[in-house]
Amino acid sequence: MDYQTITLERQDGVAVVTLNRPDVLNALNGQMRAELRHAVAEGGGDARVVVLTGAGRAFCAGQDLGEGPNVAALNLEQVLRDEYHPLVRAITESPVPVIAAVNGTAAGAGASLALICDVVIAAESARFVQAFARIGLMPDAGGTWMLPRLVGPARALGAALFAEAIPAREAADWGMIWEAVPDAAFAVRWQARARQLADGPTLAYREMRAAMRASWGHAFEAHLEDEARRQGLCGQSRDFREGVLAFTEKRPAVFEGR
Ligand code: T3D
Repeated sequence: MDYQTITLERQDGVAVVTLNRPDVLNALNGQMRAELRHAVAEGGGDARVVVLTGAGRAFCAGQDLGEGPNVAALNLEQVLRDEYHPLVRAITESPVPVIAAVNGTAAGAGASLALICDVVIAAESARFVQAFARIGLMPDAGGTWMLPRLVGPARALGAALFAEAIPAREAADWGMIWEAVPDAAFAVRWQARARQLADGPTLAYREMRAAMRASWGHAFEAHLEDEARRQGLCGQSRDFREGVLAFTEKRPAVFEGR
């Protein structure tokens, strides 16, 4: 696919997808939704980690409010079902971890997309805005599912009702994101985390991510079964054999991701 609204760079097992409409703070139009979905689902190739980030001063300002002649006339339910949900699923069903490297403001569906990723690393100057209520909407693109799970119902609902910008440091203190990093160290930090995951046990990562997401729909006993089945898969992997061997040989493990 020839990308116009994003860029995709792949190097040494790391695929970096950059939202690239900085003039509108990387707001999502139909083309970007399609390209982003394609890049996450297929563009990564044999990458062992995918990073989402934004060009310019924002991560993503959510739905492009200038899209089409009249965005308020869109059938939102349809757009969500047909375009946003497949994008969200491309992230949650990715076989490899997805990092959101939040370089600046993440608002509306831009915040939902960041928070559905496996790891969120934000520059300290970034902020998370549940901007929906400001324009008469409710959070979407998985936001009403993910946010209360991350921060609890009181903070999730407060963030949605008041639609105030939550600074990255506060978001980290709330448990909304993995970490907030001083701006000067941001690029080095997310690149190091991407490298760490790209060199890690990809199969085990796949199973732990799936197990944790599945746990939210499981009763305890059913979950123990699911966990055991997944660990059985990990136990048959080359990476497990290598991990044990490396431990006994007192050297770092070299994981192949299978
Ligand atoms: O299908 C569906 O529609 C359903 C799905 C809905 C999901 C959603 O995401 S709904 C929520 C949509 N997003 C928003 O409501 C956020 C709108 N933007 C803002 O509130 C603010 O821009 C920010 C808080 C994100 C950042 O504020 P600030 O002061 O840093 O920047 P700014 O000056 O407001 O924006 C800079 C430019 O980006 C500006 O253009 P200009 O004046 O320089 O030509 C602004 O119009 C543009 N921009 C910002 N956000 C959007 C946008 N253009 C189009 N769509 C946007 N979402």
